Amino acid sequence: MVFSRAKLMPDVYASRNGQNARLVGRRDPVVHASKEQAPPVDRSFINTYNEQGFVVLNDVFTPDEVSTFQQELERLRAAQKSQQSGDVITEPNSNEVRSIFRVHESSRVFKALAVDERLVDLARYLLDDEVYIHQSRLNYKPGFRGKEFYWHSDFETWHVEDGMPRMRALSMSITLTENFDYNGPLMLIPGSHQQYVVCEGETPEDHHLASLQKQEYGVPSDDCMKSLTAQGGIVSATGKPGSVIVFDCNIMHGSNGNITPFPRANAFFVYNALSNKIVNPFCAQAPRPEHICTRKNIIPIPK
Ligand code: 6CS
Ligand code: FE
Repeated sequence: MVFSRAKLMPDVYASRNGQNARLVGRRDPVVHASKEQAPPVDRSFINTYNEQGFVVLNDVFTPDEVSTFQQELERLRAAQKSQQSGDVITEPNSNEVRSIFRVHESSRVFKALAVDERLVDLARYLLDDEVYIHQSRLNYKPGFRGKEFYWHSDFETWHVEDGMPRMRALSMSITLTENFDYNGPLMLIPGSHQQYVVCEGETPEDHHLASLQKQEYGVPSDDCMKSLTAQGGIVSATGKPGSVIVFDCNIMHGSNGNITPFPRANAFFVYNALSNKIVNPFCAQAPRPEHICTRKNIIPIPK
């Protein structure tokens, strides 16, 4: 048993600590609610999420709501071009905006979306707890120049670099433009959430300054990827604007670059269970900054 530094909390998901790359079994439920609890959506969606590790909910938001999100998306992009705040990540080798973090605090529109009951009620059910926003971001994936997000498990990063103890968190990705199968949609490996990918290598200092543009540490080995895809295949999550891709914190996912004229812009909200609030990182580096992971201001979303 590996014990993390100065925390005496057993590190059941140790990674990037000198071990060889390998797959180990998940130690946490996927759906934390009991079968007796009535879900806020059709039970079939819950079953799909449990088995596959993700589910796509179509037509969650109305065209008018989507139009408001799109206007805010563009307003924030234009504002960031002049302000260059720390919340903004640009694409490598271009000034194109790749991501804007912390929008659940900096934007009135996305603050309201983050706490919308169509999202939060489902998050509370799946995590069977009060929830708070661990991270929020807009991924722009602009036309022609939107670059890839290499394969990764979000949980591996949030565990190692942010100190998220267990797999009791999930992401909701709201499609703000159409996610086609050709403009860099989220690609997921069904069922991969049941195995934790131990990564080789280490965690460089200030890793986020590079990883959010191009992630090279905390990524699975080729052999682990071959094994996961042989078991589950690869699925692209497509949907019209206003759909919601709900995916477990540990599912293996990534996305290709976008060379089409059609941007693939999504808003991501990460809901973490209050009982799973982050502790110190499980790696030897300093905690990541507040705009990437909520640490100082952990407040459950009020009912
Ligand atoms: O490091 C992180 O927290 C971010 N990185 C990726 C590629 N996905 C999750 C999250 O946005
Ligand atoms: Fe991710």
